[in-house]
Amino acid sequence: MSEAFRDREPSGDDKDRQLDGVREDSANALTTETGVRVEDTDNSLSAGERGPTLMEDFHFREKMTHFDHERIPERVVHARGAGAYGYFQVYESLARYTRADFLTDPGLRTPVFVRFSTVAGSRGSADTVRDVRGFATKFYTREGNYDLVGNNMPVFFIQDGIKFPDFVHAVKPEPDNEIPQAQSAHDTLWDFVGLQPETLHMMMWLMSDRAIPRSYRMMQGFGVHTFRLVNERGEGTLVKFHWKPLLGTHSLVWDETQKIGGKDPDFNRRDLWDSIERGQYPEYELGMQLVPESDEHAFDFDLLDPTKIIPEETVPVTPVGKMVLDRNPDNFFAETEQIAFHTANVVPGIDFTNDPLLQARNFSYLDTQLIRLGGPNFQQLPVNRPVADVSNNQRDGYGQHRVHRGRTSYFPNSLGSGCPYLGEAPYSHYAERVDGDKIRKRSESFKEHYSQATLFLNSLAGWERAHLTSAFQFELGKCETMAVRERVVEHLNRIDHTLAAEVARGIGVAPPATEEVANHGRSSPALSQANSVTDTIYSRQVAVLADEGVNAAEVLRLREALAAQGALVEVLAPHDGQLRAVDGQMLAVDRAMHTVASVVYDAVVVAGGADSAAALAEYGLALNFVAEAFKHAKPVAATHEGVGVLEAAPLPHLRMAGDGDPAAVVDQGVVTHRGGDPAEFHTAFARVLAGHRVWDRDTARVPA
Ligand code: HDE
Repeated sequence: MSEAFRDREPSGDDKDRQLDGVREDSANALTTETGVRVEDTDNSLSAGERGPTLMEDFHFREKMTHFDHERIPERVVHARGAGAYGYFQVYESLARYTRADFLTDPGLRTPVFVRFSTVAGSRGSADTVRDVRGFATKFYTREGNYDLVGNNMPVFFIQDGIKFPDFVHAVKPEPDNEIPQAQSAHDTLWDFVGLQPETLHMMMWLMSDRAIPRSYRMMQGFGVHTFRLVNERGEGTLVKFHWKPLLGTHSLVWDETQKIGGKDPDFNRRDLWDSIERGQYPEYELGMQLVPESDEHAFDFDLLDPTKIIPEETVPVTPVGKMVLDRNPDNFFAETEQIAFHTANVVPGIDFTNDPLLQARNFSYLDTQLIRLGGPNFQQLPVNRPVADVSNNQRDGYGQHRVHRGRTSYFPNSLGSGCPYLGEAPYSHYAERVDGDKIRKRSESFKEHYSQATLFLNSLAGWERAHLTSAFQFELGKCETMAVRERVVEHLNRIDHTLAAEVARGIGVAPPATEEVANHGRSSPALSQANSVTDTIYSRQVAVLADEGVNAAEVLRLREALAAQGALVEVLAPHDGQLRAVDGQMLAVDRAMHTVASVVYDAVVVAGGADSAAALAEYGLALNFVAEAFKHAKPVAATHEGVGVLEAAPLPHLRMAGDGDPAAVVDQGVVTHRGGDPAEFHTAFARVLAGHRVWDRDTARVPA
């Protein structure tokens, strides 16, 4: 278990101290914005008791006007998000590759703010939709802000930024009726995909379980583009950035995500917030794939093409540092909404490449903040302010918060002692040689679109592939236009004939008769989530179902054993309050079962106690809880009489513990315990829980 899994106080860094200067606690008398104390904020000033409201009621007018202007445009993409502060620390100096201060000083903790997001939905849409997740990090370095604005998938839908408005228009709700919200399963997106095959590699990722992460704490991040590190000597190294979560990369299942969308639309946001409040801080390792400039053309794809990965087996990901998120924002709007990322926010030692997607982003992010945040002074907003000194001749504009002194706001000057002057160690752009004709033409090296889609498919575990096939069937099955479905199937046939045939069968399209291109058979094990970390139950949430007459001692022992490894156990019962246990003690109920559902837990245990189990075996919500958890491949367990509840639930035939059996009987991830050492049961259950889900399970006839 990582060192950071021990309790730690939030960092209290430079950014935190800076923010202290603007934090407000509402501890004073009510005033107007001009500081005048208010006598009454419930009744407007009127001419007589039943008369009209008077214009001179400045308090009413100010209160209402401010309210009328409370909204700002939501982000055109990535509108729905959640964020947190933390810090980043490099393991060892990377001076060989970069002169960036925050990457060369292992003693330095650089404050960060990370915003996670979905892409297509509006600000109020559900968290668990099938979508790419944004993973944007602002490093408040001593040399200025550096933004690594990435996603949880390593490639993108398009190669040239000029296609971005087309792509986003296609995926967003359709313009005539604004349906569907936060969904890619509709005609316009798949119409675009069928006509623009460069999207296909990314569509494979989007149809995979990566698009429905269990938690922001359990998903990878990628810078996507090839960037460039530059060292003191001005030498460049090409680099791809990776974030790897220390808890492993894990997903939900599709049926579960749809149900969570109703039961708890804030599922991922809440998970991030709660885990930080609990002191269980999300952690990610920063990794780099480093490619010497001399190897730029050593690959069978173009490093400037953002629809391609460098397989980790070809260029390994070197872990270079760790990020810990240890503080929730104080105010969602002020911080998470107003944070403004920009791919061109770089610091000395980090530079761009000519990836045409990246080049377009370097224009778009600044442009979009001007409309979203209302003018050119958005960098002065508290969350955006660097901890590095700011000094320039930019002046005025809406919302100017600085009071610049002196007569000069131009360069060069003598009247202001030549300030601000050009200082030491400035940002200097990498001296890349560029020449060529002015043309509108996609490079020939960008022309191949299928081989890495096949690589991705070949790398998936059986269950991942099955989920991907169902996802294609679901999404295309929602498209009303048959020609749209057919066109996509034709493209899938160039990725893998079996996949195309399986998808086709599910959506009423004739399977392609012949194999278009033979599957090259190559795979990259690093692409499978099955190969991510699965040896920890840290922060996993376990529901224990109980009722009056529960064996409380057993529940408390289980809670203690799992809590020792960082898991959370909640007791759910048909009612809130307390349960009278079999030994007469009272057991506190954490939540009434009707306020939650299996889909918001990682696992379920049915407690022992004859009366408790008998009641639960007659309680539909409890039976559904168990069946649904089983259906969603979650660890399920029962102790003593609780086993009877599993027997009453609509599960397939399973071997369950009986008298004389070992302390834990495990069948298809269902762990039962009827006697023997409870510690052995705890260990067996924790092992299944650490595996996240039990994919090798017979769920076909479970009606959940
Ligand atoms: Fe973005 N993107 N993007 N994008 N993007 C925005 O900026 C854009 C792309 C990403 O939490 C916008 O402030 C263009 C790739 C994230 O605040 C906008 C292109 C990747 C976020 C914009 C891309 C991303 C955004 C909308 C193609 C992964 C949320 C509001 C040329 C590497 C940041 C805003 C946050 C947000 C433009 C492609 C990630 C309009 C033009 C590739 C995580 O500027």
